[in-house]
Amino acid sequence: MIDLYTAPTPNGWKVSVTLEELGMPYTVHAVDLARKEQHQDWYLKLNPNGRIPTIVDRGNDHFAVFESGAILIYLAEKSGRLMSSDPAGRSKVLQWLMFQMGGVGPMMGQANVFYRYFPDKIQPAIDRYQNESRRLFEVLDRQLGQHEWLAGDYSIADIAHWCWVRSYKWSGVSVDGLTHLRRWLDAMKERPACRRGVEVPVKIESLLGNDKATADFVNKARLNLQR
Ligand SMILES: N[C@@H](CCC(=O)N[C@@H](CS)C(=O)NCC(=O)O)C(=O)O
Repeated sequence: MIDLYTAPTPNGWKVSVTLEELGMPYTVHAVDLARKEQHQDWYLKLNPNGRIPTIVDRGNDHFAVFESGAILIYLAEKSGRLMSSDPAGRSKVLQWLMFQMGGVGPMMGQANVFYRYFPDKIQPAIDRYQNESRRLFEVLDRQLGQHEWLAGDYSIADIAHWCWVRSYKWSGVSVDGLTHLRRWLDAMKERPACRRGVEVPVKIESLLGNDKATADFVNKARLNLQR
């Protein structure tokens, strides 16, 4: 049994989608980011960075794992699924996973901050992060033009990317003309485990369809910009 500490954000969804794909039983603990639960002492003992997600593997002497990429690798290795075990295949998955962790995630995250949450509109910063996200999308599109999935078979690399790229509109980044990326976005969305995973710990799309709920969401995200 896995304990998952999470919130309705892309980094959290990566883990809930992976757990859903693996069919591993897990207990969800929603961390209230606006109330800064992630900075409380009990949580910092599990995750020294004070961010979600974190897992605790009760079946492995309550072993705690932080950093979403490390959690995905841990779960893939524990289950023997969603990542090849031969060195070259494993390396391909890790290369694309690192591309998400070091590129797509941080660039889209900063695009969200400057485009959606930051009180001042600093256009050069918005342009920088949106343009860099778009450039990274083009890299994904080229890879997906030659391969069905990002790194050989369907893997944690696809899950990690999808949880971010699916919210391209929120980041203000276009996917126009990226036909292979769109084909892959649609294929991911059709997977039952993906659909279930992005509703953990709450369904956010319904929330974002409502103006007041969206404004509350943005205000809460703004609180997280302050230390
Ligand atoms: N590199 C970390 C990033 C985690 C992260 O930034 N999580 C965000 C939500 S997506 C968070 O906890 N934000 C709360 C805060 O900024 O205090 C990972 O991939 O796990």
